[in-house]
Amino acid sequence: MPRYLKTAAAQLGPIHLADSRASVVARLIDMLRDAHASGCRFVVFTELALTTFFPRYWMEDQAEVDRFFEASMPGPDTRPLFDEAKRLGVGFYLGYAELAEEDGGTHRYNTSILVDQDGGIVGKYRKVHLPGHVDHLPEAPFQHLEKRYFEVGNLGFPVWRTMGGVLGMCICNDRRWPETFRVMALQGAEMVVLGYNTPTTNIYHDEPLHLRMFHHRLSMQAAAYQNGMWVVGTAKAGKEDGHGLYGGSCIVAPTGEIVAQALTEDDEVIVFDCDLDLGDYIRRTVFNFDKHRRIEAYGLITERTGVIPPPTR
Ligand code: ING
Repeated sequence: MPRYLKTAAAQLGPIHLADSRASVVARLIDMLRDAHASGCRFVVFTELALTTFFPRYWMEDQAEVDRFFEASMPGPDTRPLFDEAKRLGVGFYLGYAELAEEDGGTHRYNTSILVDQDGGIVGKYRKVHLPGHVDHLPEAPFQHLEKRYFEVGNLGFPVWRTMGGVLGMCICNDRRWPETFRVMALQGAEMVVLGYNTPTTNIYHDEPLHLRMFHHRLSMQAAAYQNGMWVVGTAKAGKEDGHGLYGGSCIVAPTGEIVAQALTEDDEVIVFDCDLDLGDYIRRTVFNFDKHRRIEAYGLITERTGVIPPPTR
């Protein structure tokens, strides 16, 4: 009996500083309903889906920064999304800024959750690969302060049995690091879903937009093929108070082929009926980990963080 999971990537257009969480949640609910009307049972929203991409702003007052965080999930603003999803029997992925009171202290993470079709939170992930910088770059056209506003995720890359398959999560920059997907594939992940906020320009060097979009697709397509898994990436897109984020939300099959992609940089739902068994032949042949991987040759991957070149002669 084939296991299909009709999945939607619910790309979110710009969220401006002046936009309320309630107005954003209303947009998410509209897209959830659209996806459900297309027969979807799982919707992938984006990274930091409730507010503008605030790491682009230099803020010194912690209370100002904390305005962008959620102290509870669901909270008053997000409860309507959970209620509607449960009513429709649709599971979802949601990215948000998490304020966590844990281990006797206050911690802040770039977080995503997986909510099953009964409305229960199945799992949580906290972003491991935080891009950008800690200090203010006054000469830059915008900041990228994820390393300042978030702690490195402390939950690893777990996977969960839910929605008829084995699903994993990651967030944005994580998709550029092959270790992310391999760790989840080694736990049997058949689908990994993620949201992203990717600026249309690079603050470090002049890079054409087509190249940035190529790197985005390359990362996700390679991950899908090399691990025999579905990969779904959902953008926050468009100009947020003048700052551009690229779109390119897409659903990638375990073959590495893009089977659906967004056309706009606004709220847009793309859909595909994912056969969760499609990756089986890849995982049984070319990427049969048990048969072909040689971990005795891979030690440096976990023993060494940065590059140590050979000594000069
Ligand atoms: N954004 C970007 C991303 O990884 C980035 C940051 C862009 C890093 C381009 C390197 C190159 O897509 C987030 N939020 O991680």
